[in-house]
Amino acid sequence: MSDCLFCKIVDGDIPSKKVYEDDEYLAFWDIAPKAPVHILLIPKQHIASLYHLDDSNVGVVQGMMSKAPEIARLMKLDDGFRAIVNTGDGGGQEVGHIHLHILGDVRKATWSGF
Ligand code: IU
Repeated sequence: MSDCLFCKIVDGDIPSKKVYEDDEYLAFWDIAPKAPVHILLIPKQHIASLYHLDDSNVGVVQGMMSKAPEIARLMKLDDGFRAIVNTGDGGGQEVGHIHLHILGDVRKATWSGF
C-alpha cells in the first residue's frame, strides 16, 4: 500500500513519535493531539477500516483492541482513556488504514467531537 500514510510510517519512510512497536502493531503520537495524550495504535498489516473486516483479518483487529490497555498503561492512563475507531467518510475517518485513537485526560480535549 505505497500510497497509504500509515503504511509509510510502518515502513519508516515517514517519521513518527513511536511509543510502542512489535512485529504486528505500532503505536505513535497523533501529529495533532486532540487531548493531552493522543496515541494512534495501528496494525502493521494494511486494513482500510473497520468496515473492511472479514474472516482473514478479524484476528488482527482483535489483537489491536487487546493491545489498547497495554498502551494505556505505558502512557500512565491509569484513571482511564477513550478509544475510538472512526470508520469511513461518514465516520470521519481521514486516514484509510485502520487505527485506534487512544485519548487520555479527555476533559482537556480540544475537540468536543472526541
Ligand atoms: P481519523 O480517525 O482517520 O480521522 O484520524 C486520523 C488521525 O491521523 C488524525 O487524528 C490526524 O491528526 C492523524 N495524523 C497523523 O498523526 N499524522 C499525519 O501525518 C496525518 C494525520 I495526514
